[in-house]
Amino acid sequence: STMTLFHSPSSPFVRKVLVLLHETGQSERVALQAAQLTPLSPDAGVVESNPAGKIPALRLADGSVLHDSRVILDYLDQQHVGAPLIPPSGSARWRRLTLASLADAILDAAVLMRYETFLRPPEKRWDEWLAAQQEKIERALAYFEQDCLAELSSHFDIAALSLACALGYLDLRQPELGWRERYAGLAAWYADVSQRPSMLASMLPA
Ligand code: GSH
Repeated sequence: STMTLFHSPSSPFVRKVLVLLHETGQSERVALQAAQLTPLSPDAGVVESNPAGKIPALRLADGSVLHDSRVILDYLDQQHVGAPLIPPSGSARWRRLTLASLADAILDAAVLMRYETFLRPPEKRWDEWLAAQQEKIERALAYFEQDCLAELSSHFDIAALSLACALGYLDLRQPELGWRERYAGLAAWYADVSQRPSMLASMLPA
């Protein structure tokens, strides 16, 4: 392979990259480099490549590095000849990227909540802040359910794969959330897309 992806099996942002690689037939082009990190214990190799200390980061053949996941997906989507997963122009481009951004916002909130509960000492925990992050997730899910089901079903692209990875992460970190009970449309959609080979090949650890 010509590219190296800093990788952790439980990172939903890394999973987005893996799903796009699979969907576009490029998985063999990228070698995975394991990175174990939290904001408090950064990975030296990652920090060297990405001062923000976050994954995914993608090292190209010429040694240059791309991050974050949005930039990496944009780059990789321009490296194959099949139908693009990011519309190249027009109103579809901005709409699909905005939906992908909202899916990433679910992930940002869920990852912050994970750090707040898993890393922060219990006596320093801030419940109102946790609740506020949960509200972001809830509002985004409600929006996807009420306004976006037809759009999501039309094409497994940047918007759909980003939301699929977000829902998969909620199942991993917030199994008690019970989002399927409140968002039946999303549940049916996710039951379908989670069976795609790209999603099955990149499943988060249980
Ligand atoms: N906006 C970034 C992206 O889209 O790639 C978010 C990436 C991110 O938050 N990655 C997490 C991370 O590297 C792992 S899931 N955390 C380490 C840290 O925040 O220091």
